[in-house]
Order: sequence, then C-alpha cells, then structure tokens
Amino acid sequence: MENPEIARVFHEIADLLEIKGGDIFRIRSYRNAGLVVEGLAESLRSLYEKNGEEGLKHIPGIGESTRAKVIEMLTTGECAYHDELLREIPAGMLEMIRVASLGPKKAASLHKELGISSIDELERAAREEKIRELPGFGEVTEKKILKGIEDLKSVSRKFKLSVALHYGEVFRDYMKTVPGIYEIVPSGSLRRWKEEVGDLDILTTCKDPKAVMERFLSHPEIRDVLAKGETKSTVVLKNGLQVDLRVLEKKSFGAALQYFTGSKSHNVAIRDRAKRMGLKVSEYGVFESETDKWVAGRKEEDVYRAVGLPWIPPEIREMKGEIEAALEGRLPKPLMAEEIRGDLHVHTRESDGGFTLDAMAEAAIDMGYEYIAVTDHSKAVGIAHGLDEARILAQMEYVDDFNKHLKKKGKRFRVLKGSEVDIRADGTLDHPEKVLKALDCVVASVHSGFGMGKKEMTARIVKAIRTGLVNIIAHPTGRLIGERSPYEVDMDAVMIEAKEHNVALELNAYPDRLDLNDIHLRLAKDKGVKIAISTDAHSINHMKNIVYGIHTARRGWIEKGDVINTLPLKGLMKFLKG
Ligand code: DGT
Ligand code: CA
Ligand code: CA
Ligand code: ZN
Repeated sequence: MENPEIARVFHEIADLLEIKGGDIFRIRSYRNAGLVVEGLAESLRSLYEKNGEEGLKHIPGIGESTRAKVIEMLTTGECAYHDELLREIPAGMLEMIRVASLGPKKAASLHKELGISSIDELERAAREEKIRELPGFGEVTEKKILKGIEDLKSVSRKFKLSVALHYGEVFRDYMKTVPGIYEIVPSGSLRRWKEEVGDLDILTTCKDPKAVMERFLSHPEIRDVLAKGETKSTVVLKNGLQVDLRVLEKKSFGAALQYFTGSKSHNVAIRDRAKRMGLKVSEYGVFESETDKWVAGRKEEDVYRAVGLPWIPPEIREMKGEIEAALEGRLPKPLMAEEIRGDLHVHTRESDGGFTLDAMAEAAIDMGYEYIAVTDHSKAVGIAHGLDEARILAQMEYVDDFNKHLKKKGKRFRVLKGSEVDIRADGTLDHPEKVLKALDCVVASVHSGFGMGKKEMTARIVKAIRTGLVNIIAHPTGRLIGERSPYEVDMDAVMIEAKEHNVALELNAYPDRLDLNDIHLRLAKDKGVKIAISTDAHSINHMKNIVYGIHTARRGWIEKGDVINTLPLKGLMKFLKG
C-alpha cells in the first residue's frame, strides 16, 4: 500500500468511529494520522523497506498504535481493525457522509431511524420526503442532501493531483534502481500541475529498455496490464489510475517531453507554427519538412528554440496566450519556492490542528521561513473547537511571549497573531472589533451556508471586506476538488472590493482545495489583486503543501510581486497595517 491508501484507511477508521459514536480523542488521533500520512513527502513503504520499523519511528503524529497499523498495511495490504469496523458499519455509510451537509451524526441517525445505509437509499428517502419528518432534519436539510448527492455524482473520474503526484514519485523511486537508467520524468497533465489528472505519462531514457519494462511491469500496485511493448506499456493500478511508460532515445527525449507534456492544444499551436516555418515537430524531434533533416530534439529548450520561442514553463502550456506572450517577451517569471517567506494560514491544537503553536513555528523555522501567522478558527466553527474571545486573547498573549523568547535567542523569526475568523451568514465577523484590530493578520472565511444564492454570498463576503478589519479572504470559493462544488459568488465583484480595501485573496495550497484556482488567479493578476499563498496547515507536514500553491500560482501567471508572503516581514507588516 502507498501513502494515499494508508491515509484513506485512517480517515475511514475515524469516520467509522464517528458514525459509531466513538471516543473523541481516538477519532482525532486517527484523523490526525490520516492528515500526517497525506502530508508526508516520503513513501512509507520505502521508509519501511529501508529501515524497518525504525524508519517509521520519528514521524510526528504517528504513535505506537497507528505505526503498528501502518506496518500491518505495508506488509499485508490490509488493516484488521478497519475490516472489523466495516463489519459493524455498512461501507455505504462511508460514502453517505461524503455528501456535503451530512455529517457522521446525521448519517448514524438516518441509519437508526430509517435503516438507510447507502447513497441510493439516501436519495430515495429524500425524494420520497421521508427525511424531513425526522427530528433535527427538516425540509431544508432534505433539499441540501439531494443537492449534495447531485454534486457527488457529477464528480469526474479523474484523480487528484496529489494522488497522481504521489504515484509519479513512487514509480520514480521504483524504477531508479534499474541499472543504466538515465531519466524518469512524469509528463502530461501532472507536469503541468493540473488540479486533476486523467492518467500518468512517465518518460524514461536508459541503456536497456527491456530491463526497464520488466521492472515497470512488476510493480506490486498493478492490477491490469493493458499493453505491453518494447518501448511503451500501459497498466492500471489497483486504485484505477492508468500509467503509461515510454522508453525513449536520448536524442529525442526533449521532443518527447515537449510532446507528452501537452497540453494537446498547446502542441497543436506549436506544430502549426513550425509548419509555417518549414519545419515538422513530432515526439521524435524537429525536422525540416522538405528534407526530413533532424534539427533538434535532445532538450525541450532546443525544440522551442527551433520554432523561434523561448522555453515556456509547463504550467502555462494551456493555450491561454502563452505563445503570444513568449513572442513578445512577456512570459511570467515562474514563482520559486525560495521566494516564499512565510505561511499566513496555519492551525494549532487550540482549534482543529494537530500540533502546538511551538511545533508549528519550529517547523516553519526549519523550512527557512521568516514568519507564520497562526490562524485558528473562531467560535462559530464549533466542530473545529473554534476560539472565543477569552481564548484568542490568551493565545495572543502567548504569541507575544513566544516572540520575546525567540528574540532573546537571537532568532529572526516572528509568529504573527492571527485568526481565521468566520464570516457569518449576515457578513459580520465572528470576533469583536477590538480583537480583530489587535491582531496582526486577519484571515476571514466562509464555513457555513454554502447553499445561499450568488447575490447573497457576494454581499456577505463584500460586507466582510468593507469592515476594513480583514487582511485576507481564505479559500474564496469554498470548493473541495472532486467533492464539493464552489459556492456561488461573483468573483469579479469580490476582487474589485478586495483591491479597493487592500485585502488579499488566498490561494489555499491544500491539495484538495487549490482555491483560488488558476482561472481566478489570472483574473486577480489582471485586476492587480494581491494573493496570499497559504497552506491552511493542520499539521507540521502540511506546510510542505506550499509546492501545490507555488505551481498553481504559476498556472495562474502569478509572479513574485503579486504575492504578499514573498515580502520580507517589514514589507508584509506594512501591507497588513495599510
Ligand atoms: P490527462 O491525462 O487527461 O489529465 O491529460 P494529459 O494532458 O496528460 O493528456 P494525455 O495523457 O491524453 O496525453 C499526454 C500528452 O500527450 C498530451 O498532453 C499531449 C500529448 N498528446 C496526446 N495525444 C495527442 C494528440 O492526438 N495530438 C497531440 N498534438 N498531442 C497529443
Ligand atoms: Ca496524462
Ligand atoms: Ca496518457
Ligand atoms: Zn483554515
């Protein structure tokens, strides 16, 4: 098993325990383990293969009992405890709680009262208007359930970027042991960092194609081999992800990389351009049309150069003006990881995070950051144990002490006093004005009433912006990729207000969110709205998700100057105070 499956098992255990009404701390520890495994850069399987149990010992958030389960899953492919829970609770209920607005408690009561244990049964009961009769449900909830089911069904069969990325790494690790292998590079939509990926296209160059193919086809996660050839094979993994592997000549590697990175429409435009120049571009290289003479192909740069263009970053090869921009010398300069100086949206154990403020700060220092804003939820988010006035005031005092302590030790790092304050349904903020004024960084977001109309939602967010108390609007559309559609909101209007009131919009880098998305980012850039790229970390590992933010920013043509957390502390404070 690989990290995504292991994480899923932990999340399911937490879900099942929640449906069952289990111990809250236990639920939290499994939930946390799931989050930690999701955020892990390295494959647990390879850690375990390298160093056995020892290799798994120093992962924060993975205790003794969860570690034992990790090892069980790695060695047997199963988890007995998970199976045991599934014998008690119908598997269909796990799917049921993925319906937005239907938490484990409600699902459990539907099961108890009406015997519902699957989405289909749920839909039928809702259509037959049986659900509204139950205490604690009502007509509105019933309608929301139907809408939630519709959303779930419309979800595409694509894979989340994070899952595809993980398998890209898995295969890279797995293949690199083949003697005489030179390059193993995932191409396709994965290399473009698209938020959802259809299949994985891995390219290799090597001395011995046969050995490479053999190794590839022996991967334990493979369910079916769809095609098996000397230079190309296609397989389907147990989770349904299709993987293509191609072995290429060194001489044509650049051309193949260009070709298979896509997008299709970008490639078509490149080929048309080549044709007009008397050239032919294919996955084998660039050739003169008349003589078939090979012109270029070793490196991707060479291919672009041959058609009179500078190299174009993969993230923007979507036929959205990149070729014109390349010709006119106005390609965006790709945002770099080193340019990010801090994270402006992280949670601690005070609300629904898994780690202390000290641990989060420690991890940020390790990442080379200059600052983080600690932004725990406000009280309206009850399930997240949001902070009321007394608790946030206490946290602010703690932060002051913490910073003093850092200063004494000569560390150049600062924790900003922050909050992820709820924007209530009426557009008011969930902390008193005097608290918000005393904070360094106020991140405001919508966590409820997703179903309200576009006009209302826009007015709600605009009202929050106009208070002058907000610095950043977090995850501005509320979507969860593949799970929940964005709420309806007039983003144009929000952006105009944001610019006017010196409010930044967040690019939430959590891989399930990526919100704002590439299209909205481009719009923000055009309007001159500032962006904060933040991870919304609930564990120390989540802070590494910043890479998703960086590449998504690139997809939206966002550059260093558009991003407030590329500013040094002084400049950032000026923005936040301004
Ligand atoms: P996906 O897998 O649906 O997320 O998207 P891609 O972009 O990875 O598409 P895929 O896997 O079908 O093909 C990989 C790349 O190969 C694609 O981005 C461009 C190139 N390609 C595939 N088929 C064609 C084609 O018929 N014409 C051209 N010009 N390029 C193609
Ligand atoms: Ca693909
Ligand atoms: Ca493909
Ligand atoms: Zn948050």
